[in-house]
Amino acid sequence: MENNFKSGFVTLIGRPNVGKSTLMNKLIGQKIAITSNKPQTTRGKIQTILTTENSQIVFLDTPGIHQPRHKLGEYMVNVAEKTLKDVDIVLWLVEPEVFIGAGERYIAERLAEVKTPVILVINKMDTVKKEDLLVVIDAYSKLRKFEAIIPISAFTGDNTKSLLDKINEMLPVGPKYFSEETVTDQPERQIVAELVREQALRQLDKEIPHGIAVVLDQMVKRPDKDFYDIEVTIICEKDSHKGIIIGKQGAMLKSIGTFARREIQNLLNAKVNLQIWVKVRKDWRDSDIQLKNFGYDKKNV
Ligand SMILES: Nc1nc2c(ncn2[C@@H]2O[C@H](COP(=O)(O)OP(=O)(O)O)[C@@H](O)[C@H]2O)c(=O)[nH]1
Ligand SMILES: [Mg+2]
Repeated sequence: MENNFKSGFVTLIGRPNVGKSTLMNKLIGQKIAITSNKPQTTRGKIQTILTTENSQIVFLDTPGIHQPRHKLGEYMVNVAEKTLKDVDIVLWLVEPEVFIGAGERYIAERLAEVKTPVILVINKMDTVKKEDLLVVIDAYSKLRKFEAIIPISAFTGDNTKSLLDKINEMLPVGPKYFSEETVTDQPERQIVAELVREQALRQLDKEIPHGIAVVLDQMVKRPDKDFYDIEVTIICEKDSHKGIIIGKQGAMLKSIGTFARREIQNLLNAKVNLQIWVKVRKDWRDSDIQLKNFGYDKKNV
């Protein structure tokens, strides 16, 4: 029945690296947000839409909430905190750890400032024993009131069905905001650039990945063929970083390209010829103009 249709906005928050993007991809059954084991993989707000017969859930994946150290960090934390009061449900993801640290307490304080109902999602349950999980649940239930506390594994998909059921139960009656075939607000070109950044994050060590941006220079479909020619540029902060990104005889760049191409082909459902350039832009993460150039515009928060 059309007038019982439910819909709403659900934001995923939590410390960097708890699995927000992995969970969102799992829930919508498609890879839209990039993921890696490096903190601060997600930089902007990513919206994805799950439409079923009875409901439409709009998920907002955000950068992790952390103490910012440069302008890019400020932009990222702003994105995450601004969504809290404007959504119907907050999913707060945490690690299955008993110790509730400063990062979690900071998030709890931000949540205390809004009236939005919160579901606590204890992710990575595949990494702990059931008894230990109960202790974690107990520790968090003393911290504040939750609509529900649901342990899941975004990785295996374990218990994500219960999470979706709970969300659907809580959603208000509402309209279909987006057409059924709309899966995300991210332009294809943006996802392509992100898939290259994902491989850089996954394959490079430690601090270099945080200092890079990826810009799509061109993406052209060959006429009458499922074949794209794509050129991207990886921007980094130092000459020494450029050397590392390119690698010995180009080995690192080649490897980044090989894996990224595979992912892009999956996304576009077509063959891809991928060309990657590397450029140095000193301290771009602290330059307002450069941040805007590379797609991190304060006006879009
Ligand atoms: N073992 C395990 N690892 C997970 C799970 N969910 C995410 N991860 C891993 O945790 C890391 C961070 O994930 P990501 O989604 O990028 O975290 P985000 O920063 O919160 O968006 C990645 O290496 C994921 O593969 C899970 O349920 N179990
Ligand atoms: Mg993420």
